[in-house]
Amino acid sequence: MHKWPKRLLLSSLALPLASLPAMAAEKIISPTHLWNEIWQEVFYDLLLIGIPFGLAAVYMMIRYRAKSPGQVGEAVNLSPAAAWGWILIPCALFLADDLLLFGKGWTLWNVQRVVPENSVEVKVTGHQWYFDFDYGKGVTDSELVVEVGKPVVLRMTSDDVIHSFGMTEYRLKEDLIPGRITYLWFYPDKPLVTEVDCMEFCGTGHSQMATKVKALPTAEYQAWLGKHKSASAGDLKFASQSDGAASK
Ligand SMILES: [Cu+2]
Repeated sequence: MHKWPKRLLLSSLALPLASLPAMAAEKIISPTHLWNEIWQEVFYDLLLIGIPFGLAAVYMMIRYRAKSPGQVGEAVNLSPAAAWGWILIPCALFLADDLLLFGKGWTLWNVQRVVPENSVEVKVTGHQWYFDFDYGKGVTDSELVVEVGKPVVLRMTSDDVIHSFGMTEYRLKEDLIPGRITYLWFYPDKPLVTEVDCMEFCGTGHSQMATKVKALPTAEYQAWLGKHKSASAGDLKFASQSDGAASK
């Protein structure tokens, strides 16, 4: 029991510092992984805090209920030390937990905004009401196809109104804004076929604005690439937009 606050404090201080070597190291720490970790942490916090508080509330409702209609309650007299203890100890516990979550959030933000150097770039354009993927060298598709084990950076813009590119399974979402290029990166670490949805209401066809993200093993990915090469003449529009826009 007495080890907990120290452990919480140490890990909350260590996490922001730990993010720097983690980014430099070869092993890829993906935003997806960190989002899952934070969600788990919040979930366990809610359970650890919610269950004892709920049980205590039920206990007190039964134990201290009025036993006759005219009964008047009695205040419990606490010594000053006990009163301060009741204020400071819960505050310290909750603050330690907040610091831990802050540390994890800080790490996640840094990981999510710093694109790994060897990332494969795909240009994404949002239209009313579909997404367009440009893989370079004339390869385009209406689905996002990526290779397992290779980080992917999406450079994104919109042709008309604001859309939002949301990959629930990868826990990521970023707006597509006309005249601007936004980005997000993710790491497909296993074969997976999942959905991309538009997550910003963008007109009457918004609800149909969905497509697939396919993370394929290398052989399948190469086969797909071979099939799509020279199938399209390429899209020069994106290049002309990126010349004028301030890219991040
Ligand atoms: Cu949309």
